[in-house]
Amino acid sequence: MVFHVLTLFPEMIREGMNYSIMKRAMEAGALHLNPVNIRDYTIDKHNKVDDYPYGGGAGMLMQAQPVYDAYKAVEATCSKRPRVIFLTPQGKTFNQSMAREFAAEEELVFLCGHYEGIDERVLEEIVTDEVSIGDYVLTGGELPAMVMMDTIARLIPGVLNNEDSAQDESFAGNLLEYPQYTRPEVWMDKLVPAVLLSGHHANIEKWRLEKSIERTRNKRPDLYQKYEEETARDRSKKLK
Ligand code: 9D3
Repeated sequence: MVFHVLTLFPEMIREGMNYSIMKRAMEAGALHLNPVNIRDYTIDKHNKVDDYPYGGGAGMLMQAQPVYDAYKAVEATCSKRPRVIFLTPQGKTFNQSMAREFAAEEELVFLCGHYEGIDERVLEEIVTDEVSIGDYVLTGGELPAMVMMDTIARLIPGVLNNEDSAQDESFAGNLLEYPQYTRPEVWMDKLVPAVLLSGHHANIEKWRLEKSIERTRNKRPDLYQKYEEETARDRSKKLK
């Protein structure tokens, strides 16, 4: 999979993605990252990429031309017209099912805005998807793009090894993870739950599922409701 990122801060993207699992996936060739500096495509003699908004108002806008030319340079390297994800507070809120959908693509283009925004005309021309990561105000789209890439990357075959397994975890089945413990058996007078030391695998599985359910009900009642609805639907499917 190839992630192209159109940004004024390509080093921020390169730096942020160069750790742990993402770094390993890139070294293994499962993932390729292509940060593109929009400023490299300016035709302005002073390398300017922004200007004042028509009609007045605070701040500066990114101009259409450098953004468009940066996109066209990326598109020329793609085998088909790629999805172009514009990171914007106005987008649909990112979630795991969107991540699964994007993970099916061969290449993705992320467009990160800065300043007060981007000239609407280039957005109309190139953007296929608008995505936000939640209702809070950041200074630009770079961190949201990295959040999306991290989420999508771990769904790509060959990115996670079995130990990191993406299967039986939070949000897959609308349940939070059960509590986990490692050595020592006693820490600050607190014991590891006895069932985990019993070696009885069926009991351990049962305990973990119970804890997952209990946790979800207490910490994330919204998820718990989805879990209940879906398990109810699964039960009625089985009866048919
Ligand atoms: C100063 C302009 N703001 C008017 C109220 C709107 C605005 C535009 C762009 C506010 C913040 C930003 C920068 N944020 C993003 O580009 C962004 C973002 C976010 O701030 N929160 C959650 N998801 C995202 S995706 C991109």
